[in-house]
Amino acid sequence: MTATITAFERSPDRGQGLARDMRVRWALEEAGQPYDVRLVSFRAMKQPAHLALHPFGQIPTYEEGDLTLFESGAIVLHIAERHAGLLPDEAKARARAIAWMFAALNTVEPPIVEHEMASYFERNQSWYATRLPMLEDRVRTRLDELSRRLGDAEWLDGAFSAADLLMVTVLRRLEGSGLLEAYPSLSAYVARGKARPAYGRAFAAQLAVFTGQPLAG
Ligand code: GTB
Repeated sequence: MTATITAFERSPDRGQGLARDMRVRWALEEAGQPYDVRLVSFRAMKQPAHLALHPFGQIPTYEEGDLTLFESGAIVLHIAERHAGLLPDEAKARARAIAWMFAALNTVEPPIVEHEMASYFERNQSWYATRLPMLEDRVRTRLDELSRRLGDAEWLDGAFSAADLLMVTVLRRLEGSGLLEAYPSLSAYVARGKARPAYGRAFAAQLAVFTGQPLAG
């Protein structure tokens, strides 16, 4: 059964693939699963029809038959549990990969989002210049720890998994800030993720929404 996901009709990132539908698209591409996309406006996201799918009026959502999911991490886990290629088969390795999925979303993403939100919404506030070094330090703490653990490894724990998929999308939110670029091993890790053919297909699909161009092929 082909799943339907929701995505921004007009993403504020202008097709950079930073909105969280990108994770779901990438997971579906890795799993080789076709999907439909329903584009929603900011207004429609807050209307009852969408709120019935997503209690917080956000994207992405995922509909598959009579199953509706929200939360990008839960959606990626659902896809990974049902299709080969995104989680190890061996039970302990699988549990560790899921732990890394939570780490990406619960431990690494929050300080990155906090830093990003401040730069969008607090830039003109009197306290911004005082607060920024603290926000940057919180991000650097996580990047220090993550780069130490990753070391020279290609992926977080053995083969590429849904954990890497989530971690790469989380780290991508720092691109251009100078913070990620200070960690060559993490920059290379993100580049490895972005070089995967499934990532390329997912990125092209979301970019096509912004450019209004149909996908080639
Ligand atoms: N925890 C939820 C999940 O992982 O699914 C968070 C979902 C979420 O934040 N969705 C955002 C949304 O719908 C889009 S992804 N926002 C509208 C609203 O809350 O009213 C966040 C996002 C938005 C835009 C950019 N960007 O332009 O760069 C990047 C990320």
